[in-house]
Amino acid sequence: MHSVSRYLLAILLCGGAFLRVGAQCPNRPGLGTVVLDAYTVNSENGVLNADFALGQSVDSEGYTHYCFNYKAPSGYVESPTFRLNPGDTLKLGVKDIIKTDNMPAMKMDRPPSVCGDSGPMTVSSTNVHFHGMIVSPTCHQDDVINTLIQPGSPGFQFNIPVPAFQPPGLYWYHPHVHGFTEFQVNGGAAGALIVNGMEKVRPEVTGLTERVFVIRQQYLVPWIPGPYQLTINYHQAVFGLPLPIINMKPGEKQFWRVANATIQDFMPLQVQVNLKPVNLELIALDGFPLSEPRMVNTILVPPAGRAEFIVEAPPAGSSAQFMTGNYSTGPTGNADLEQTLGSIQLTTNADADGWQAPKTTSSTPPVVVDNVKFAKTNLSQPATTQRKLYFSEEFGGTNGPIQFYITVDGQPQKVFEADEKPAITTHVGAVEDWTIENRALETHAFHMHQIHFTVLEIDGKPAPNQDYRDTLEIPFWEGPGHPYHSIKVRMDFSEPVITGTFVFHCHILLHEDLGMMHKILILPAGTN
Ligand SMILES: [Cu+2]
Repeated sequence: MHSVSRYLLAILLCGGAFLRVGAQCPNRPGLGTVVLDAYTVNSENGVLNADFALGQSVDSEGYTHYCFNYKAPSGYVESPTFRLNPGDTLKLGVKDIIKTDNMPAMKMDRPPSVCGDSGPMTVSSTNVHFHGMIVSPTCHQDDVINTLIQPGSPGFQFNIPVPAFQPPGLYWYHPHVHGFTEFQVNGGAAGALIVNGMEKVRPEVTGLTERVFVIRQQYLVPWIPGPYQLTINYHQAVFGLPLPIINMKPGEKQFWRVANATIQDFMPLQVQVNLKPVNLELIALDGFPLSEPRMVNTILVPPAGRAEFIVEAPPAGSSAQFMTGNYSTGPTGNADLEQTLGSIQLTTNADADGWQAPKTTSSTPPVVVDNVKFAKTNLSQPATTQRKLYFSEEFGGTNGPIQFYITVDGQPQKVFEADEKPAITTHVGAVEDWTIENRALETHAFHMHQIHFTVLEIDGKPAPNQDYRDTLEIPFWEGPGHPYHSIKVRMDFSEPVITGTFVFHCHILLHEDLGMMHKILILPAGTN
């Protein structure tokens, strides 16, 4: 049977069959409490050594939690923030301690090769993708195609060398087992990874109080469109209930580093003071420092995107909120709803429990902007190859889309299969322009693994800002008589570390799990 059909059948047979068992995940913060940053683990002497274990719980409201449990001095915490310098190595041991007798017996294919544990990919298997990091797609680095960690196995060791040329900024990690990514990210298994040195490229942030906000999304049953909750550093943001509190000191500027770790929420972010959006100084997108800061009052961050910006404390006596706005994803998409993520409050005290947000300092090793990989991608030179790809959906009866495709123009539309051949083969040194159209009645979010791309055009017109992104929204098709929305991006495959097979896909995680993904193979230079 086709893997997607098997997947859907498994969902029908097992949907919602997560049992309440002994909690493996730490308690999450209560309503209306002060938002702190995640526990942070810093690299030391060029290495960051850490271990965590994937657990699973169901909370009193029925939400399934998945958690990367890390043993901090004060006890277990989930999803620590990892901070490294360019050139450091992340040595991350990962175990899976999920008790499988409580889990639905969904199975997908086996990976084409064994990396880590053998066996089928299931809702209880895991691995880790290091989103945005320019690291090799090989086993023990950032290989999501083959890497598998099975419950109860001794675990798996990731060895991630952060290149000296990695742009300083906010990245994130999350599970990426094909077919089941959505379950685990919906459950909250995702965290921030920061490459230090932003102040070397964007000195505007030097000395500012720094906040790291990871926004997650939880559905009771992730594959059924319905009510969902957003959380900010695991604090629930629910309309009508006490909101998370974000503390600022009067008159201060803070440097906010925000990751959209939702499974499908396109978030137009704003800070509103007395119900009006205020200017934010945008510093970086998707971990990549902008060539110049930009004053904006709304920052659209697609699922998996990151935005880093400077926020000024609101005037005393005002009402201030951190918000995401309404966003239409089209006739077959789910509505993304306005939600206040946090109430900004002025205080002169430490944030809570004696915790103080760190300040961005200049103590990290130098980051030379010219060394930031791809920042010097030659945009005036023609690409070596032009490609066209498109997103599309196929319908079944009256029940909405049932197949989700990303297709290289000229190839048959088909969903991802673990053992498929690469849809694109190219070589180190190629500089390619990809035009990606959205022919579906739903907005999609294009994500490229392993490298950033430069945004050249939007809807056939030069992009107002040629930003470096790893994830970008392409709005839905308005229907007959309307053109398809598109982006044209430059893929720079000049980095020899990026050799091998990896994937590109939609970052609406249900779409990815259902096969809106394909492989690309980068051969060494000089081969074709
Ligand atoms: Cu999609």
